[in-house]
Order: sequence, then structure tokens, then C-alpha cells
Amino acid sequence: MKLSVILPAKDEEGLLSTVLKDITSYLDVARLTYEVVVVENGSSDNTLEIAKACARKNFRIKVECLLEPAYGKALIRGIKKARGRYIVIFNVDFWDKKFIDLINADLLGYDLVTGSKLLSSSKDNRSLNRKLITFFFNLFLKIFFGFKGTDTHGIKAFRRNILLPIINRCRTETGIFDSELVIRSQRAGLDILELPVEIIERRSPRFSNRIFQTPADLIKLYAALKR
Ligand SMILES: Nc1nc2c(ncn2[C@@H]2O[C@H](COP(=O)(O)OP(=O)(O)O)[C@@H](O)[C@H]2O)c(=O)[nH]1
Ligand SMILES: [Mg+2]
Repeated sequence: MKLSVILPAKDEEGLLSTVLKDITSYLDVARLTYEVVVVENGSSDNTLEIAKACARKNFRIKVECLLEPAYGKALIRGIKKARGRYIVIFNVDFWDKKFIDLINADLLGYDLVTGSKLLSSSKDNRSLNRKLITFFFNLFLKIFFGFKGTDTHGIKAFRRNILLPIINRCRTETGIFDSELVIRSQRAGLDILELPVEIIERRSPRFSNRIFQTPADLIKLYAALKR
């Protein structure tokens, strides 16, 4: 199999079936062998049932379910279950077909390609509050962790065999997992490309207490990267 798309999902009953249809329709046209792995955990709505119903209709859709809500844990489970040579991580409220096109172009030779909201040609249509958090969060990563890119959170495409050993070393399991993965990849000397994305929030964010969660996550990241 060429590509596994990982879709973490928590409380996404409003968008999930439409987004799965959109993504699989595009993948069918892109003519590559693929699977879409929905990893659900901690939902208080019908996300899991909807994911399972979609999987019954399309054998290329697979569903994984974990008991506790944890974004990083969900991604790790999805990546470990995935069978594709390439992995693309999308969000239910945000995906971009250019990352699927990149798979047919062998990721332009890179190991990891990330979507950045902070490049000059990116378009970030989220609220000012969200934009400021993203800006200061990434500034912090640069100053304290030596991060050389502009953004760690969100869409990613990579070669599974190259990233797996790095994922096995990751210690965080929350929303900060994305940052640990990218910083560890950078430190391991992988070839990383950032591409601009245009982000339009299709619903309000789910990490509701983000402003309180972010400092705690940064402490977890510091502890994880010190080892
Ligand atoms: N499996 C799982 N998915 C999650 C969790 N929290 C968020 N997600 C998913 O991760 C993606 C990004 O979440 P979102 O709330 O949009 O956060 P944002 O990236 O800050 O905009 C969406 O597909 C969510 O459904 C979680 O605890 N578990
Ligand atoms: Mg979002």
C-alpha cells in the first residue's frame, strides 16, 4: 500500500462523514493504493458510530478507538496501525489535497513535509486569539528548543519507515506530540520541508482550555526532550 491517511477524531459527528467522502473521492482520483485510518478517542457524541458506518460502506476506511482522549496517543496508534509507505496526517476540520499530490511526487525527496500557517504565503483565517497563541507558541519553540521551522502543528506527510524510530522515542501524548515529533525529526537531521497552507476553521476548536493547557504541554515537552 502506498498511502495511509490518519484522521484523529474527537467529537466530530458534524463533519466526519462529509470529510471522509471528500478525502476518499480525491484519493480515488489520485490513483494510489490507500487506506484512511480514523482514530477516535474520548468523544461524547456519535463520532465512533459514524466512523464505523463509513467504514462499512468503504473498505478503505478503517477505524481505531482508544478509551481516553489524547490527540498524540491517537496519532501514534494510527501510525502504528498504518500499512502505507507514506503517511499523511489530516485534521477533520482541516485537510489539503496538495499533501496527497505530494505522495505521487515522492514527497519531492523530503522525509517529512509539514503544513505551516506562518509562512509569508500562508493564509490564516482563524481568530486573532488563535493566531496570537500560534505565533507565541512557535516563538517559544524557537527560543527554548532551537526549533528552526515556523510551525509544528497540523498537517504532515512523511515516509513511515523513516519516522517510526523517531515516533518510538516520543514521550508526549497530548496536543504537544506534533511539536515533539517535528523537533526530534529536525534534531535527527531529517530533510524537512514546510509548505504554506490556507487554514479556514470549519468549526470552533476542540482544545477549549488551550490557554491553560499550553504551558502544561510545554513543560511536558521540555521533560520529554531532555532525555
Ligand atoms: N482522537 C483524538 N482526536 C482529537 C483529540 N483532540 C482533537 N482531536 C482531533 O484533532 C484534530 C484537530 O483538533 P482541533 O480541535 O481542530 O484543534 P486545532 O488543531 O487546534 O484546530 C481534529 O481532527 C480533532 O477531531 C483527541 O483527544 N483524540
Ligand atoms: Mg482545528
